[in-house]
Amino acid sequence: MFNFFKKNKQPTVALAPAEMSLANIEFHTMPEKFKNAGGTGTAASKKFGLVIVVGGGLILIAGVVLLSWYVYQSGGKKPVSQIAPVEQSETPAVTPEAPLESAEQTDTSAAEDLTEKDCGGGLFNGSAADYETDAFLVCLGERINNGCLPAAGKITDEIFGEIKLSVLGLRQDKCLAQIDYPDAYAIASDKMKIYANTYAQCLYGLGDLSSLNYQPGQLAAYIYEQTSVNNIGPDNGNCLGTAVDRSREQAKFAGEEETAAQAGVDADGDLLTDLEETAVFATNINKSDTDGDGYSDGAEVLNLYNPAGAGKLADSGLIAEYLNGKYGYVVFYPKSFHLEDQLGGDNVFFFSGVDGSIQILTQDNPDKEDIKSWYARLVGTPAADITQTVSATKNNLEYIYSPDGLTAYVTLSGGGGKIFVLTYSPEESGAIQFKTVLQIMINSFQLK
Ligand SMILES: [Ca+2]
Ligand SMILES: [Ca+2]
Repeated sequence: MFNFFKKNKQPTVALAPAEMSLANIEFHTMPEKFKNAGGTGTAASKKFGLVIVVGGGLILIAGVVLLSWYVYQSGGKKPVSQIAPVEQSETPAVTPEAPLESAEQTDTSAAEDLTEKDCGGGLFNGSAADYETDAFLVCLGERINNGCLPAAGKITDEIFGEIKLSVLGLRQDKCLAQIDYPDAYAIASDKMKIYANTYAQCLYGLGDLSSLNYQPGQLAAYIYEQTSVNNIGPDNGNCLGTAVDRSREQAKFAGEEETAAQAGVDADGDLLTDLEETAVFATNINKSDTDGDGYSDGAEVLNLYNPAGAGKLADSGLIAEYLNGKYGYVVFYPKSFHLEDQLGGDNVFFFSGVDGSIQILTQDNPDKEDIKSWYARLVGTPAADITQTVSATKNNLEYIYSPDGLTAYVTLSGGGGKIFVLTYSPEESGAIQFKTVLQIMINSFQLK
């Protein structure tokens, strides 16, 4: 691993762990009273309002530009790291024309144009190139500085091979970064193979990042180092994801941590946690067969029937369907979850808003191995030693779960060209609440 920031592992600006949890993120929708605002009032009053809004906006923008210019000119910010000071002849890290205050507006449009070309799909070789001037890292840092604009590229790590580093965009005022680790065969260290095909997500306060005042290349390297497996041990409150879960598992085996995540409360024993019943399915937490048709709530949803009335789950109004155009799959997800697809279908999130998220990553399976062989190679174990069972769905797919039951690897029966990795990442401190939702997503998964 790189030790680029070893002397400076802790950000100078303290990041409050509680605020950095993905589960604390709320998703806002437009209040009803605003949705129809355009339908009332006269044309004159609308014009008048428009003038005020546009005029106010221009004054605000001018103020922000002046302020940014002043801050830049005065050199008020100081680098806080051990990194060599910024030379004045170079491009400033934050351009005055793109103040951070505009980040919320740019976030939406950035989602539309995000591809790997945003940072060239660059490949940075950590052992040879210069961290501070590498084009990919500079590009990534600039996009973070300009409001956490989504971007992605690859970094070559001597132990892990090609790691993908992505900036996924703003979540309210936090910048969400993700590292994806490669397949097991590409990871040099046996000890580190446990991180194969996993990811870690970390949230950074945009204000905190900008106050670090690194050069863009330095900033991206800082994010990388903070997000890497070096820094995502059990005590790191900034990061979530399966790489974190796996580091906790390792710590547990090493006797460093005693408590495993607890299953969420299921008061009526119908396979749906109380939270699944209240937040997703509108069923009774104390009645295992809410609609009294002789089938338990859990049995109904797992077979894609409506637990709260007659008919199919698809027609219940409780779930939505996501079509992935790039890989041609369709999957159900709870309507109460918030869908985000900012990497063109490669990496899709379904945020629960109450307890973590479910993510679907798509991986290559060029030799069309069956799921057990593929998984065995992934974890570096002979297929005969894999103890988890391979299950089939009604849609001609096979899947296998990770030992912790939070990640499922899905492909066509007999082996398709792609592997779909569905992972539920619970809230860091919370119980496991959405395993049945994860299973429903697997059961509904279909290739078109
Ligand atoms: Ca229940
Ligand atoms: Ca029922």
